[in-house]
Amino acid sequence: MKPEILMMGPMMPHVEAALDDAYTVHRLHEAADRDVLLAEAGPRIRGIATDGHLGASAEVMDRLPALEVIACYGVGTDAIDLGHARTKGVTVANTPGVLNDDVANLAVALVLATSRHLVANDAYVRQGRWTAEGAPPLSRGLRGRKVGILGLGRIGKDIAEKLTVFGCPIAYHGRREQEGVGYEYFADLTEMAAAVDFLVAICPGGPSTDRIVNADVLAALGPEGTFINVARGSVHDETALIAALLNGTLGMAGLDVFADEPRVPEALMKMDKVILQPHQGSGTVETRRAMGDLVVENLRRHFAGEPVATPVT
Ligand code: NAP
Ligand code: 8YV
Repeated sequence: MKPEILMMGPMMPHVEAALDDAYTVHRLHEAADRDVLLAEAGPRIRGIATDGHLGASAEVMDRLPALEVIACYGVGTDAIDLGHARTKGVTVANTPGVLNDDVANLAVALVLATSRHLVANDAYVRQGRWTAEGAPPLSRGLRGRKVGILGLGRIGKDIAEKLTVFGCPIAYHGRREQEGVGYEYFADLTEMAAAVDFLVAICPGGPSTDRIVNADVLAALGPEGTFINVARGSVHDETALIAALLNGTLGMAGLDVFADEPRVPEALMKMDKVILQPHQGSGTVETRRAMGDLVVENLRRHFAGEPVATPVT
């Protein structure tokens, strides 16, 4: 008999096919009545396949008394109640590493796009303003402009390495100074924001980073500063961010993540000093395929009695 698993939302076709092959898959998103599905199949379900948005709540875990493993399609696990999973002895696996390159590339793209006014200048050409008004205002170069990374982990280190090639001095903030890292360390985030031109957030979401980029941090970054967030929308105070951009105390922003995705505040949509992305850091065919393969592999290993490849708990 195939093990039974719960799928929290649609997954890539190759992932769904592989999971259907190996397991009896219960699709929560297709259930006419989720309560009925959980009541009927819940006691037999031993695994969950989910993603970084849908996660797995304590409430869902409690409906699955035989639950052994949660495989997350994504590295960020802030939507999974990890404490509850630990209490219940449930293994949680994520997809670290395979997405570093593309998430870092999007961060670099946002740094370049904001500094060179890429989106605003595209609109300038399309609206005929180049012909009517002549050249637009000059943008800014990158060489020598300092970048502060909030969260110098796997992806943060990739961003630092890539931006070093553009001639940007790098600083970082985290809960502790890292041994063997040559970049300047700031124990205080506001102090780092005051010392850099770009602040790039790439730390985990969750309570310890909730609105850590607040009004004070944004004010310290200043009118010439740019805030880039490819981490989680919970990391910035969105009300303070909008206010800082509107009153000019912050220069620009490049945002891949938002407080209430997929809803993006109207105020941000109207500003041409903000570049918006629909949470696409890992959104390439290559990276998403690798993430999907890792979800399948983690579940395969668990049900073969082996340790998962990339455990969180
Ligand atoms: P990682 O290797 O675990 O790195 C996380 C870094 O954040 C570490 O350097 C850690 O340093 C720092 N950090 C953790 N808690 C902190 C806190 N309270 N204050 C300040 N710094 C803190 O993780 P990763 O693989 O690089 O991924 C990072 C995050 O990126 C994920 O959790 C996810 O939320 C986000 N992400 C977004 C996308 C996207 O599509 N936009 C894609 C992938 C990942 P210390 O331990 O020294 O504090
Ligand atoms: C994914 C992410 O878009 O890995 C993460 O933490 O935010 C992204 O790679 C997301 O997890 C997919 O739901």
